[in-house]
Amino acid sequence: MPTALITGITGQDGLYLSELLLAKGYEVHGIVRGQNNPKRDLVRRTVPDVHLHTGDLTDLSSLIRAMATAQPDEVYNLGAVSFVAYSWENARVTTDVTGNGVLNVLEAVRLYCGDDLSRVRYYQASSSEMFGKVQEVPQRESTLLWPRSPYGVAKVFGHYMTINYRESYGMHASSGILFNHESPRRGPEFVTRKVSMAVARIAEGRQDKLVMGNLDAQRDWGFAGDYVEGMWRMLQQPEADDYVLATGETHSIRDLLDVAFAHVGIDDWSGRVEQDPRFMRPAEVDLLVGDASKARDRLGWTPTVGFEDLVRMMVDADLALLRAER
Ligand code: NDP
Ligand code: GDR
Repeated sequence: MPTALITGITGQDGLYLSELLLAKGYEVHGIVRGQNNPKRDLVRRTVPDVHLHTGDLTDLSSLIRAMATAQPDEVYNLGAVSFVAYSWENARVTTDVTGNGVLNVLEAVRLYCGDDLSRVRYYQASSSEMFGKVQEVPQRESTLLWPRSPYGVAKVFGHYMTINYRESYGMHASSGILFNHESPRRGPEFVTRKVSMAVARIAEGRQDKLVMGNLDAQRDWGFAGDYVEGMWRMLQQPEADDYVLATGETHSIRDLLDVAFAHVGIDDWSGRVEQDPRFMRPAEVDLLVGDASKARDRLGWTPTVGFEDLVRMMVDADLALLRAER
């Protein structure tokens, strides 16, 4: 039975990846930070068979201990300060966790492997935010990186450090450059979930207005369940490499609002949505759309959920949550 160790197991992708790996017969271990993290219970409820270890990406010795206890064949480094807007307010913490945390995990893997670097396969959660200022459309593995936020800069560091460990030590270290992927498990701070929760509340008569930032940004949104399958496939390849995962379609925040409101019977949302500079970013990533043809050709990976179905799935899930509360 193969064994996997996941950082960021309490997050959206950590939960989907745990379910996928358990279904494939893996023994799954995860790292949870903090002395009393309430999300520990969420993991226990959702994936009770996972083994949890206390650790933090900024604490190398905790990662070394987790490696020694879990003895993994595969390590998925999903942990990060992942909210782009927050990264301007806490640039140093973002750099320490999202950037230097990658170096810590790579070092923990290297120390665990000793002379045999083939003992462990490593996945790094890189991001389309690394593309930042538009250089090429669609963006692919070779597109110039021009990050536009402290988060994006930290991810570029992690991405190149992963490549560097592959090239320096021959480590099986792959970097997945994933475009936005969403689900009913998405954190409420991200735009898709913020919209799906608010639209559900408006439909139920519990909220009047929704306050938003930039409505013109365009994103390539897919379903998180599809993307964790792509992560796993990367680590099953004989050679480590970097892969874009994306749908190849882009939509604006306005399109997101159109589909979400229409799903609850509101065709004109103009009176329901306000804009506030508080939600605007110091520098924006205007247009993301990915070319995932390398992942399709080499991994046989294709997304299964389109934009409209994804948005409707999220609104339906938030309506169900509200009705269950009632
Ligand atoms: P989430 O924000 O849902 O999860 C982030 C995880 O990182 C949480 O489990 C969080 O723990 C953990 N974490 C934060 N700080 C630390 C720390 N100091 N030590 C250990 N763990 C920590 O992110 P997603 O699941 O959406 O994303 C997974 C990864 O993929 C992230 O690295 C993200 O940057 C990257 N990514 C995500 C994309 C997306 O669209 N979802 C696209 C491209 C990349 P806690 O619960 O305690 O806060
Ligand atoms: P992003 O996701 O920054 O792309 O990072 P987010 O959903 O936060 O923003 C997407 C776009 O929506 C615009 N926007 C708003 N965003 C939020 N959160 N709240 C608002 O009110 C709002 N109004 C408009 C933003 O300006 C932006 O253009 C996500 C994260 O998961 C990263 O960790 C990951 O690396 C990238 O996706 C790929």
